[in-house]
Amino acid sequence: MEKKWWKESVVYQIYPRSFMDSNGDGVGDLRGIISKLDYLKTLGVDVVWLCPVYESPNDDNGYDISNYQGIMDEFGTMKDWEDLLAGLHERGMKLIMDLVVNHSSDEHAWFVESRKSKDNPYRDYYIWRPGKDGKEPNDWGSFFSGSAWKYDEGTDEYFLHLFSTKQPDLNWENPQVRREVYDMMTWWLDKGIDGFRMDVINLISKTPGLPDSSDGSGGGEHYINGPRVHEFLQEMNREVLSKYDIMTVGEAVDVSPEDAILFAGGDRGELNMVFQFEWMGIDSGPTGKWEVTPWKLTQFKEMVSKWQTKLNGKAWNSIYLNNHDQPRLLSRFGNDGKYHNESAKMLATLLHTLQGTPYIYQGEEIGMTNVRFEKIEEYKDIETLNMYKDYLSKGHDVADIMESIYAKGRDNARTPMQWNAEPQAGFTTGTPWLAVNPNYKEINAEKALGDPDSVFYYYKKLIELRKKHDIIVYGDYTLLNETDEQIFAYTRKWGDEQLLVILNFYENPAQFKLEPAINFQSKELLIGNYEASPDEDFHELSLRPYEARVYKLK
Ligand code: TEU
Ligand code: CA
Repeated sequence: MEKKWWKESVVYQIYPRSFMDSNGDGVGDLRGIISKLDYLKTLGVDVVWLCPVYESPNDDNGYDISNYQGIMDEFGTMKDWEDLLAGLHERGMKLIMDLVVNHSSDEHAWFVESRKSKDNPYRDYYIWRPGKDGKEPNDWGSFFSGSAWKYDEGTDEYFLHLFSTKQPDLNWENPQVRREVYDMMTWWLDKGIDGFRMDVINLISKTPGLPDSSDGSGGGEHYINGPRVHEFLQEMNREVLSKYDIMTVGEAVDVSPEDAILFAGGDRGELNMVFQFEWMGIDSGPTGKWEVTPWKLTQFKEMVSKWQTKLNGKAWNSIYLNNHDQPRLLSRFGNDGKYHNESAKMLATLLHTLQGTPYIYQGEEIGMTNVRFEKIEEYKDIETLNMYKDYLSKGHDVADIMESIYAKGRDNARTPMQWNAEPQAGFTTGTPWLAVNPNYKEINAEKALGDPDSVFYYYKKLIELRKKHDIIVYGDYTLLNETDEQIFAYTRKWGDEQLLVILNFYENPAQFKLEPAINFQSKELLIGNYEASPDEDFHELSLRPYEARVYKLK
């Protein structure tokens, strides 16, 4: 397998609005991030992925961009951004930027022009259609509830928006649009950034004619992995990406491992890896993410194993268990109460010992958890608020809706970073744009840094181990004890070495029995989340609640 720096890296995702506020206006900003660079260096991460910091009216917290080459006033200036990049580079870290080019803001100059008249030179930068029998041009639905079309009086036509009404989709069929995007990307790369995370990049090509969905299911079949998506990405790679030593990760909604190989296959000339959503859907029902559904460990193991084995040697995996759109991993897959630290460390062990590049989302390294705000008014996320209205109008019970939000709402991940036990968790001296999680006195970075046994130092150790042992990065994955409903165990193989990972996924103690036995000359217990004798025979183990162990065998 070809060695690459982006395979060996650990990425840390920053959601700037919620990371650190430097001027007391309640909104995180670039100066705030700069003040925490030594914290990131202490943790040991290699790459920072910065969520959008561009000019934006913030209908979707920066994912609606009105100027791709300017910095949002609330976050600071271009000079601040340059200082951030320099500060990262000085410390040996890299920076990847969020690239949001499936859509722009409706306040982008292109769209302001586009909506003026049908013959405006920018008309064709977006996707405009006349209505059909006085209704929307087709039956496609928005990810944020309702139709994906909005009527615009000025020219008596509709425009397409797969996300909010303030996020019109760009028309990738138009070569001029593609040229603008490539030039803008080149401009950022020439400023010295180290790559891009590409927002919903597998939605950029739509079926010509924009037909109705075949089964009333919202139209995904006509824009997920659309007909020209690979052509566009290969063009982008040729024109831009291939000219730089960078990393690229494409957010790819609803992709299978086979699709992922098309986007990220080593011989494809497209991207380095994709974020797939399959694992994130494990607790969703047929109606989607808000239908919270129980899941079994065997299902999860099957999903993980599928991605590990199908991509092996063909494409590179990205490994994440949460991000700014998902609930906190600890509340979702672990135990955010009694076994907070144990389960946070167990999940961290999984994140760092699979084949792929691990992505840590801010606050994960100190075990931040989901939040339960009593009133809907306390929530800020457009997806959550739109769903709330939509479900209310369809007659759902308020208490049920709130339970869905508690389990799945995006604001779970967006509460301010908990730096210390001072008011507002040390995030701001003012009033935060979204309330802090009331558990900040217990869970915060200062406390974690003062406790050698904290979740933070466990992450740090995992990151260090990855640097020391190639097998953790490159080894081939094999699932063990497939039908076990409580233990997730696997090996990684690399040359004459083996890594053995044993994870108890639940609070009940569990008996682990390894079959068939592994022959080895030497063994080393690389890491674990409990005191354990390195000499213990790992073929039969009594595992404690959420116990995790990683052995290296030779
Ligand atoms: O998300 C795309 C996406 O489809 C989902 O993750 C989405 O957030 C939602 O939860 C679906 O139920 C990306 C960004 O990560 C997200 O923050 C943006 O809101 C979205 O694109 C639009 O740019
Ligand atoms: Ca601020």
